[in-house]
Formats: sequence, structure tokens, C-alpha cells
Amino acid sequence: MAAWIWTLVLCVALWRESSVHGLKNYPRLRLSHKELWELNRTWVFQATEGSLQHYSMLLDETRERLIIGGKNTLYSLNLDRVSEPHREIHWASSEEQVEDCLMQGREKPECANYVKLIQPYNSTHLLACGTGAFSPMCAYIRVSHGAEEGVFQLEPEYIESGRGRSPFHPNSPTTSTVSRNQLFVALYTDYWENDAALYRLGSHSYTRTEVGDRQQLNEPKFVGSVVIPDNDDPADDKVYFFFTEKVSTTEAGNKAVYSRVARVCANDQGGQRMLVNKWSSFLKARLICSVAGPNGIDTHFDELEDIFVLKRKDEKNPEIFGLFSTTSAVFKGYAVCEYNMEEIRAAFNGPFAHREHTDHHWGVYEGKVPYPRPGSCASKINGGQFSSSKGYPDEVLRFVRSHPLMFQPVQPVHRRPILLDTDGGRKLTEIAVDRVEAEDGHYNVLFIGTDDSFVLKLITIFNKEANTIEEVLLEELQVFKVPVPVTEIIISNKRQHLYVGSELGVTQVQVHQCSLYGSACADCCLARDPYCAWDGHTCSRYIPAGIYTHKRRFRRQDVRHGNAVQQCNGLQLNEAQSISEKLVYGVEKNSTLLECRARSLQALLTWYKVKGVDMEEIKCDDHIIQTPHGLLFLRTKKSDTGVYLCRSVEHGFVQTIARVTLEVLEEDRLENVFHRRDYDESEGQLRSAPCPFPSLPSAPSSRKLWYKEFMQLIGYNNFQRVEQYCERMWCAAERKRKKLKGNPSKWRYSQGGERRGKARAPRHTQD
Ligand SMILES: *[C@@H]1O[C@H](CO)[C@@H](O)[C@H](O)[C@H]1NC(C)=O
Ligand SMILES: *[C@@H]1O[C@H](CO)[C@@H](O)[C@H](O)[C@H]1NC(C)=O
Ligand SMILES: CC(=O)N[C@H]1CO[C@H](CO)[C@@H](O)[C@@H]1O
Repeated sequence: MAAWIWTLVLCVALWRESSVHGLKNYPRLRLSHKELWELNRTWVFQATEGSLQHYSMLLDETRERLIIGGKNTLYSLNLDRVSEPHREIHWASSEEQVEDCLMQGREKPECANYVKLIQPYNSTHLLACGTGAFSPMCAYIRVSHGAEEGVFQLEPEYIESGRGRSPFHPNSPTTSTVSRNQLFVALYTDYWENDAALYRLGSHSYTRTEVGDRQQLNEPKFVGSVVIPDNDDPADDKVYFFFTEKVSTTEAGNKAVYSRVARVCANDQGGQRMLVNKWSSFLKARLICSVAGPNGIDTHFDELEDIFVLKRKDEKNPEIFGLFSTTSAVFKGYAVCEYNMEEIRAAFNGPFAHREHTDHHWGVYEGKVPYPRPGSCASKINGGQFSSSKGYPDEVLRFVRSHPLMFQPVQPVHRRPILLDTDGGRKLTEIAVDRVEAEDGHYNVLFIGTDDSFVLKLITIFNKEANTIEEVLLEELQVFKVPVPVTEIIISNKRQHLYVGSELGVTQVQVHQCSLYGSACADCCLARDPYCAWDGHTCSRYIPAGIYTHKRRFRRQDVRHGNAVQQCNGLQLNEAQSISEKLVYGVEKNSTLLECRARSLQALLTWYKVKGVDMEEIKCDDHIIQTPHGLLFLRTKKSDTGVYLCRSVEHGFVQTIARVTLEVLEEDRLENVFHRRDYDESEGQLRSAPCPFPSLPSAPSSRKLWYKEFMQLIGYNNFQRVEQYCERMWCAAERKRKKLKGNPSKWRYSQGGERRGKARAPRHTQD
């Protein structure tokens, strides 16, 4: 048997294997970078090589720019099209700085200015801070203001030291946020990376964590930060920092890390006599993300990889999503946990943790808690008797210093992850979330970045009765051409675009493309994409009722169940037009492929042979096998002649997607025709396809005769079909064979990613 068939068989085996345990996590659609490109769904900004290692990004929606700080460079990209000409600022360290850096024994690539922080500063300027070749520095960048356009300039006379705002080391974890003209930064402030600190930087004052206080921060890896109001009094605004840190041996095994949320008052000025310029409100709690194991032992996901704060109309209550991984050496897995502010506040309002000695266990602090309660802010709501934390009694300051940890951890919504990935394959790196209003409620659409250039788009559905969480993997988008870790995902709700960063550049990708699911009602419903609904003609962006109320009754969508049978019953009008009809010629004793592919990778395909008014399901055996590309007859028999139906089943919805008529040509009748073929002895294959003779540059003219004979055999009135047949069968098979030989796994990857044209649209049948 020809080599390509064996490869195919092998691939089918692999494909089946993977679908056994992976079906749940199988994306419905998988789009390669090329496909995204061809669909006009993506635009790419390609940075000069290496310039986007350890970069920072700022979405500036008012000026419609995406600002990126890379190595020695700042970029300003057009938010509408990141691929359009951009503006650039070169901002490198001075020669002396680089020399000093090299003298200290640092490597050449480290001795550059990596921009680690970009934040809005005032109405005309941004603040940018970089490592400055191990000599942190900050600069002010003038940007457009009002009607001005295209301004992007560094103010050379205002370069200042960046200590406390940028770390020294390029890959040192840093996070920052801005609120009411104050900058909050979490970073390592020194050359040796010993001093981890949370900073508040106002115009004339600062507050920070105590130097070397391991109770507050113990070798933290900073992940995120956000300012969240507690109530309508701005004096009660709190800053939340998310990080992982080491925990002492008694708290949990040796070398363990925990994920934390720490909180301070945004207006914390520190104490007057004690805790001068130190937080008087620093508290922290553990973030739990775990699954219950069979024997009551939970599996904890303790390493926080990324955090996303989903803002809502109610600014006080955003939803918080954490992407976690395990720290275990044996078991690698990822989980997404969702937290609400109620639970986070409950932990901070709950009991304080206490222990007598560092090698004792943590217990509840049961003594008297001083007033005002440690961790509360100097505000009207707290009695208004302190205008600033400087007025706090010493005993409050003493208490907060000795009891920074809350006893209760923060539990996730539903008390378990909303998403689990224990496949052990690719790494998950980033998360962004969009809240989408659909016909049957609100959905949080998760975008998760991987270490191999993909963004997974999915929703999770909680079933209250069954107490289960269903993951619906809608799309898998390859946002970069070559495998590279996704290191940033920024979402613009306004534009409905994602900006995905990696060291190669930034890809802009539309969050939805409803037309891709197909134009039929069933296609649209089965997609279960909350962004999309069937509008009576096509699958399009769902616009919630109230905006275009008159349109509403045409909308069909069922995100929760994907019940196309119920939603689309009686709506499939021109079904005969939409089913793909094909005539295929097979040669007796040779292989023949009847092509059929569902757009959805989650659909199950079944083949039937039409027998009069009935039809019979095809059972695969050593003669016929079902491949991801279609039905393959290994040795076509005369009796295989007939009409075949390819049907897909998804969510109980059955539709015929292809109808293929197979005609088998007898071998001996062809004998004469084929005796002049080019034959490749080693492979038992035709070296060149017999079909498009005129287009084959190497085809000798004698072949024309050959073609004629073939045409005679098949009949001239079938000319068009024969041409199609030739094109598809011979040439495609030849091409495929070459491709398969080269890289079978690549081929497997593209399965289903190849979309079909308008030819296929479903017939609606109900079983
Ligand atoms: C993409 O855009 C190009 C140029 O605007 C257009 O010619 C092409 O048809 C578009 N492709 C799709 C799939 O919309
Ligand atoms: C913003 O800050 C920069 C740098 O300090 C300063 O030069 C500029 O005047 C400020 N702009 C406004 C409007 O205050
Ligand atoms: C027409 C054609 O392709 N015939 C081939 C059928 O398969 C046998 C065995 O592989 C070949 O020898 C024929 O050339």
C-alpha cells in the first residue's frame, strides 16, 4: 500500500486516541495564523528582533494608541490597526551606564534599558521607567493632548532616577497601577533583588513596606495590582496586590509557595512616630484555588501565573480571575479561579492569624483587636476622627505590624476552579476576560494565552442543579506564526479586539467573527458563542435587546445548551441548496477518498449508504476507514458504487453535510489508458498526476492522446465533472502525499482548521 495511506491510517489512529480523553478540551474551531490572516481577522506589529523581551504595555483608549515599552525603545501603535506605521522613541542607557553594567559582570543583553513601567502621568505626559542597564531611570513622554495629533516625544531634560519605580533586572517581576495622581508599584528595588517592596508614590510623599520584613513579603513574585473603591468615599479606596510568595516550613512543607492578595489603603501616609513612611494598613490573605481529591486531599494550584480584573459598572465589585499552576514536580496542571470582592473583603474583615513563634502553627488571634480596626483607612466612614493614618494610635500600628496575615483564605466562586487543564501539554501563560451579554444571560468569555502562540477562547457554564461546571472551548486561535509564549493579552471592549503580546511583536485579533460559524441557524446555535446570534439571514454579532428592540424577535441563540433543534426548527428553508453534492470517480482496486469535513471539531461524523428509500450506516472495517478528511476506501470495489451521505451530530443535532455519488471505474477498462503512465517503482505510485496535462510544464505532448482516451472512457458529457474529479482526487492526493511524508503531525494540526466554502451548509434533519 502506498506510503501516504499508511500515514493516513496512523493519523486516524492518533486522532481517535486524542479524542478519547481530550474531547472535552477540544476546540470547536481551530484557526491557524494563516487562516486568521486570510479572514482579515488579525493584524500584526512585528518588532525589531529582541526588542520586545521583558516589555510593558499600556492601552490608551482616549488617544487610541497602544504604547509598548521594549528594549531601548518605546512604540506607539495605532489601536485600530497595529500593523499601520507606528511612532517610535529610542531611549537607551548612556555609554557610561552600559560600561558600568559590563564592569559589574553583567551580560551584554542585560545591559540595556528595558522599559518595565508605563503609566499615564498627567493630561499631556506619560511616565516611563526602565532598567537603564542596572541603573533604573524614568522619563516623561509627551503625547497628544486635545486636538493635537501624533505627538510622541521623550522630554530629554526630565530624565530622573527610577529607583523604586523600575527594578534593576530586566526580568524582575513588577506590577503597577495609578489612581488619583498616585503611583502604586510592586517591585524589587535593589541591584541584588533582596528588597521586595510595595510602594505608594505621591507628588510629595511615599509609603512602602518595611525593609526586610519577611512577614510582609517573602521572596514574592508580583503578578498584578488594582485600585478598588470600597464605598463612595475616595478616602476608603484600597489597593490590591496579587503575588505568590514563599511560606515558612510550618505553614506548608518545605519550599512551598502560596498565592496572596495583599491590601493597603490608597491614602496610607504611614505613622507619625512609628512606621514612618511605612504602610499602616498592610494586610494579606491567601488565595485558594484547589480541587478536591478522591481521598479528601485537595490538589492546590499555588503558583499565580496571571490575574485579570474584570471591571463592571459597579466599580466596587469587579470580578477577579486568577490563572494558577501547580508547583508539584510530579503533577503539572493549570486552573482558573474566579473571586468576588465580597469573599475578598470577608477575609480582610475576618479574624487575624496569629502564632506564638515562627515554628508554631497559625491560629486565630483571639485577643482584643485595637480601634480603629487595623487595615481600615482614615476616612469619614470610619468615624472621621483621623484625618490621616499619621494620627493612628501606636497600638493600632503595633498590631498591624505584627499581624499582617488574615486567618481565613479567600475561596473562589463555586469553591473550585472554573477551568482545569491537567493535560500536561502546553503551558498556559496569560488570561483576559470579557463580559458578554447574550440572549440567555451574561457570560464571561475567557481568553487564555499559551506558550505556543495560541489564544484559547472559552466560556464556562455552571449548572446549579448538577453542581457541575461545563467548559466550552469555542475557538483556538494561533496568533503568532511561529510558536512563542504569549506574554500579554489586553482587551479593548470598545473595539472588540485583543492585543496579544510576545517577544516577536503584538497581534491584534478580533474577538469574534460570527460569519465563520456558517450562515444557517443551526450552525450559529451550535457555535454557542455569546457574541453571535442568528438574525434570520446569517450568524452575526448579537446586539442585546433594548438597543435595537425591533430586531430582537429574529435573534436565535442558545449559549447554555446549544440546542439547535429547538432554536432552529422549521427555519432551514433552502436546505437542498446548502448541502454539498459531489460526484467522485474511484478506480477499482485502488483507494478512493470521499471527502467530508465538519467545520466544528466537536462534531461527530457518520456515513451512510443510500439503499433505495433507506440508508445503511457504514461500518468501518479493513476495507473502509473513516478519516478526519472523509471516508477512505482502501481498495475500491465495483459494489461500492452508490450514493453516500455524510452526517454530522453535535449536541444532538443531526445534519447531512455532504452527499457523494461514487462511481467505480473497472480496472481492466482503464488498463489500456494507464499503460503510459509515469511510474515510480519505489512507491508504487503515479509520479505525476494524469490530470491537468496542459498545465503540467513537464508534460510531453504525447500525453494529449492519453487524455483523449481517458475522456472517451468516461464520456465527454461528464467533462466538467471529470476535470473536477481530476483536480480533487489525483492532484490533491499527490499533494497530500507529499505533505504527509514531510510532517504528519502538522497535518493533524490543520485538521478542521481548513474551512470549507459556501458549498457546505447544512441540511436540517431531525432524528
Ligand atoms: C480581506 O480583505 C481584503 C482586502 O480588503 C479583501 O480583498 C478580502 O476579500 C477580504 N477577505 C475576507 C475573507 O473577507
Ligand atoms: C505634565 O508633567 C510634565 C512633566 O513633569 C510637565 O512638564 C507638564 O507641564 C505637565 N503637564 C500638565 C498639563 O500639567
Ligand atoms: C489507475 C491507477 O491508479 N491504478 C493503480 C491502482 O493501484 C495499483 C496498486 O497500487 C497500481 O498498480 C495501479 O497503477
